[in-house]
Amino acid sequence: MTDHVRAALRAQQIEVPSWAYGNSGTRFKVFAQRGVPRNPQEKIADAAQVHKYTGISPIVSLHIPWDKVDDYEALAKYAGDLGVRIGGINANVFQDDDYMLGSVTNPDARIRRKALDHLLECVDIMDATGSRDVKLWFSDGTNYPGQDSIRARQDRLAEALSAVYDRLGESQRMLLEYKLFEPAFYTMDVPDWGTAYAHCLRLGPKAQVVIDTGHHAPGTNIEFIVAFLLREGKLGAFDFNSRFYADDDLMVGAADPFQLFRIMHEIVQADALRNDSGINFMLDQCHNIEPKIPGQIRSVMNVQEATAKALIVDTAALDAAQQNGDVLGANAVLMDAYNTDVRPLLAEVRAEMGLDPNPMAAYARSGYADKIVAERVGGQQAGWGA
Ligand code: AOS
Ligand code: ZN
Ligand code: ZN
Repeated sequence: MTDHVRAALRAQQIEVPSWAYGNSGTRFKVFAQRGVPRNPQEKIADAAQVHKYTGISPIVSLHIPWDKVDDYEALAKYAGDLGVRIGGINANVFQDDDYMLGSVTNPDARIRRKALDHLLECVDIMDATGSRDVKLWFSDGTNYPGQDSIRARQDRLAEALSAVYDRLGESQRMLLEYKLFEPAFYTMDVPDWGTAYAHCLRLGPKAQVVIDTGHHAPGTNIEFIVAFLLREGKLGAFDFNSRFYADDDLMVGAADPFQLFRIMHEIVQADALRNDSGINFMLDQCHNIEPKIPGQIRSVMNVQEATAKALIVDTAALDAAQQNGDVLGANAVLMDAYNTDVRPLLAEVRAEMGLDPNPMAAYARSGYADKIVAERVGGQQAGWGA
């Protein structure tokens, strides 16, 4: 296999979410697991395990206030000592009773101010942790026609986004995530990539769109959105996960590995896998019934496998077939890559990196799972249902 494929795989970076290590569930039940973290430090320690065995997940996203600490600089140092660093700061303006009718789009100016203050606090935390990105996901929306003015809510949203944008430092960015529905069912205030894109475009280059793979209508062609946003320089990040029905937050690549390959193919074709491309490849998952650290390891491996398949696409043959209008030939080039078993290649790459070729087995052998069960009593819920 050519050197550039191996080099790209060695350099790949996937960011893991702190909330994946806490207990989570659905609105029906949160199943408590033994040994889950009791504080942000322990979540970071678990994330460091994922990096230890995969070698490509050295970044952990925080969620405020779930990961609130007194000293963020100390937390960043703690992460560094474990060989990982703090990545995106995820804001939370969806959990307080005040936000029943919205946060930054709420008709009540007091509540809008409270939400904005939280978003600005997240930028303060970025200053302390050295994070580049603040990630904004709004649960804001309405449940009934006539409940509120759709246009006024867009105005309020634009006002808040602009205030956060103005607060960003030179090398900081804001990432705006969209979601088709839930928790609001009639209108979400940022329901789709077009809405997120329009706001980000108006704000400027430091505002970028986040694609959460679970946040679309069934059948949506996500790789088209990827290609479009890449072309416009507006793709800031992924929240990778899998869905069968809605925002299932299952392990990425579990439900539809072919879709994940098609997404990574667009990334590779646009030369956007590079760490300086400005795209944050993040997981946004919940492990409700499976053990959390192995769930994250498996997810990182799934992204890695899709990436390897995208990297081995015979680009010259694909270009030629496309130029010649050879529909079946072009499709065959892509399918050849997708149908290739890249696991031996990845095992070799891991060996080159000084890692065990089988991260799942290596973690299972390590004894870490037993150690945290023995040491940690009374672990935390990740934050909310799912
Ligand atoms: C919610 O559905 C989203 O996927 C968000 O990314 C959310 O902010 C994240 O899961 C953690 O808060
Ligand atoms: Zn998300
Ligand atoms: Zn989601």
